[in-house]
Amino acid sequence: MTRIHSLQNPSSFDGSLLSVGIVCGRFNDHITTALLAGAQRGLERCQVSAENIDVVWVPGAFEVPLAAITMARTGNYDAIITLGAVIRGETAHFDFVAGECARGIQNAQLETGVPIMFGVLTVDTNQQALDRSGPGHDNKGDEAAVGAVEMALLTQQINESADA
Ligand code: INI
Repeated sequence: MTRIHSLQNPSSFDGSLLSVGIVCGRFNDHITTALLAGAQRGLERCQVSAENIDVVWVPGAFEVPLAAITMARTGNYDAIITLGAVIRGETAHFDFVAGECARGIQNAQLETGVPIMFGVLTVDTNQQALDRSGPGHDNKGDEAAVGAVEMALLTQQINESADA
């Protein structure tokens, strides 16, 4: 028998039993606070209770992976959302910060088995960052939040069917 684990409709995701951690970089906080607001809106739409959401702040995107893997290892979270803003125009070490952040986040989720969403903007200009952190569903934090709920539910389903 073929069993397909797929949650087709994001608007019907039920995250009411989920606990979610958020790691937010303080660097470029005019952007990351807007990403955080987007993530909170996305989680609320997916029925994740505010009391089941923990937010931690770190200095910048480079520090995001360590906080994310530390949260993942507690076993307290069904998914983690990472948020940050790396803007090329403002740093000579863009490639190091952005690349190491992405690599660290991917390593963290593969090592722990906890879904960790990449809601870190890596853009050329401040305007591009503003465009991706607005009030709509295309806010990168909002997208990451819905993805976190999807991946948490999917991971639970796969693990439960493996136990059955
Ligand atoms: N951190 C960011 O999150 N975004 C940036 O654009 C950025 N720039 O421009 O340098 C940045 N740098 C700080 C870095 O993430 C670390 O916090 C810092 O290097 C200390 O380890």
